[in-house]
Amino acid sequence: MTRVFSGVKPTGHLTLGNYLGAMRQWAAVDQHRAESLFCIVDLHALTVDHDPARVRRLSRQAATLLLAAGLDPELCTVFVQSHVDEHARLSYVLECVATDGEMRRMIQYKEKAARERARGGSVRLSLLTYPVLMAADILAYGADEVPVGDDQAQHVELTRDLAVRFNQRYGYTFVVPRATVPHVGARVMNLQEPLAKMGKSDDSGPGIVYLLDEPEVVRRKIMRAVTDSGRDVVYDREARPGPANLLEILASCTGGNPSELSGVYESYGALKKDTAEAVVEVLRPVQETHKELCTDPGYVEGVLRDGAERARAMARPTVDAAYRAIGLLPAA
Ligand code: AQP
Repeated sequence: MTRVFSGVKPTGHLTLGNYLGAMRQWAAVDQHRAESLFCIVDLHALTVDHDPARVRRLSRQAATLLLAAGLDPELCTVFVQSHVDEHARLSYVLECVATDGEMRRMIQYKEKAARERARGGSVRLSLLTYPVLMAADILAYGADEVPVGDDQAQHVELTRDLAVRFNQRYGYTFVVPRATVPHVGARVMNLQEPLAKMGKSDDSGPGIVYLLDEPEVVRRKIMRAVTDSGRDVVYDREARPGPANLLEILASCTGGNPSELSGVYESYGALKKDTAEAVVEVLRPVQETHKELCTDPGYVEGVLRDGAERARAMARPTVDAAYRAIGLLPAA
């Protein structure tokens, strides 16, 4: 059976981008057709300036939201990365296969390092090596597929390179995974800066729709989305990024096609209004279930405990095999 691995990073409140680009597909499709693991990748949240209590809070919230979005622990494994030591164990071994040049070429590293420097902070070494830990996350489980938004496709490409290189040098150990990217909703852009991805740790609050935003807040953010001075509604990602983003969000929420939808609207006002309502409707069931789950924190904890146990049992044989293959003496 196909095995799928993906994750969310508790660096901020989860956004509409996380939902349309990833979580919705995990719940509606992946968990039903494949042996799926979904991970709150909390170690990755330590790669940038962080507040310990906030990361803990966001990790719990992300787990609750994954379940609220429809992940079913009977169908898939939901767990927290730091609860399974195999990720860190394998990451070190893969650092011995990766090169620093590869790390420095990663687009997300360049962007995030620049952002940290612009904020006057220093860049953590773990930000540079982050893609290796991500490779370990994936390879430890022998995942065949990694469903991600297209912002993560480069990291999955690197994971493939590392798996192939390791297998060639030390003998076949890892399944070589591939990224699967949803067609519409693969890249939801910031409503205020439509050339930038809607990212949960960005500073631009009004440009980001959070999954737990109240309907009125969602409507306000979308009605104030940046468009342009054009009078007609045209779908053109390059020349008209603001309207294109709204059309893609609307298409993703309603199952339509952005290009066809552009012909339906004569004004940005009407497009924004329908987009806002479509988003409110998509988020409503997630918010309702989240509220219910918050009344039973013991349930979420239990899901994470069982998930970690299952994940550990799946990862350990592969990581042990990698240790042996690369030349480490097994513990007696
Ligand atoms: N804007 C987006 N559009 C489509 N997909 C997105 N994803 C994230 N943002 C968008 C997808 O959501 C999954 C989980 O993402 P992540 O938590 O690993 O973090 P990320 O990709 O680094 O996203 P963020 O929200 O921008 O976090 P920060 O700001 O901390 O970097 C992934 O499948 C991702 O592709």
